[in-house]
Amino acid sequence: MLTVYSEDHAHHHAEAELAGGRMRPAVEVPARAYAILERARAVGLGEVVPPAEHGRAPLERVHSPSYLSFLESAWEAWREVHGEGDAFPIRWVVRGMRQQEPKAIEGRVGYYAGDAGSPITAGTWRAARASADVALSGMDQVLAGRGSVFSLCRPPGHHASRDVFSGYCYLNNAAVAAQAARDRGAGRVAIVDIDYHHGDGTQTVFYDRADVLFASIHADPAEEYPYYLGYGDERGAGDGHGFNLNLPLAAGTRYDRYREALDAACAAVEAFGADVLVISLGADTYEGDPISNFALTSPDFLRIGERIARLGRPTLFVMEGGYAVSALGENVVNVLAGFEEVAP
Ligand code: SP5
Ligand code: ZN
Repeated sequence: MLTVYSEDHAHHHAEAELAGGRMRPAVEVPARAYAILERARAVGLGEVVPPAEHGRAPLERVHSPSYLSFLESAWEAWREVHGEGDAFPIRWVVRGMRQQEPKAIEGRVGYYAGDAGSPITAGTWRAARASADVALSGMDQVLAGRGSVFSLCRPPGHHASRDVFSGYCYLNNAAVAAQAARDRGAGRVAIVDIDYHHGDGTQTVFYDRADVLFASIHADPAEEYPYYLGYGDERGAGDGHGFNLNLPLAAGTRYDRYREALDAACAAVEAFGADVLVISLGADTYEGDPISNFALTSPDFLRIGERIARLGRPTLFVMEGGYAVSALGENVVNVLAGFEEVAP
């Protein structure tokens, strides 16, 4: 399988994140991408190519211009006030407040932030742009007729919405790629999100649309991040009703139960008649993941890839989460190898 990868991800390297009431070492680190790349090379997954620059236009199909301007300028504005160091929000727009971006950088950060665990560093904008280019270049290859491509995106994207960054996500790579596919003639695009966390950003982007199906298997948001979206009764709005499918699962979920949810997501893709499939590929469902509570084993990831391949669709894999770095390469590449076993 072709892998698209950019070294520029390493420009986003946060020292710490706010978690559990204190600053802790960041879990979304450059070593994640290096581990996946190393494993892909070790097993001979296939050629690794750099992305092409796609510019701002495809980003503006998903994100607001004001949000993109904010992301581009936020760290520099923060540095002028607070000096070197990563930017974190300490104040948010909540119920009853004005939905309006203020001038001060602390107010701007809080206006666009969904949590305090997603630092904006000196190189976040550069890395996030490269990550979106990795997804867009992967989609170029899929639309050109390659059956499957792996976009080794970092930072991840599925928690980012039109104008919100959160959950280590700044630009929604999967949404940008899916929208690009639509803009270039794909009739129906399905996004299946298998990250441990609900893809709240992606759901929000496509919630009122019938041309992009969003199906997600994730930890029950009543118990897990992102808490405020991802429940089973969210089916889509207006024209989009029936084109959003959430399959929340309990803590401790093993592959026997996970497989049923994956079958349900795949059935939805079949019924929808997707022309192109985007997989938001998180491996934080792994039993050894440090911030998650499912119990999938490394061989289970082979089964996931096999099941996705049986859908028989042109498929773009977009990397999302997964924080057990020592097993991450094996788990991610297992999904891709399992896919290729069925659909070479
Ligand atoms: C892309 C992605 O996977 N983003 C995940 C963002 C999760 N951020 C919240 C982390 C909360 C960590 N809670 C630790 C619980 C340890 N048992
Ligand atoms: Zn996740």
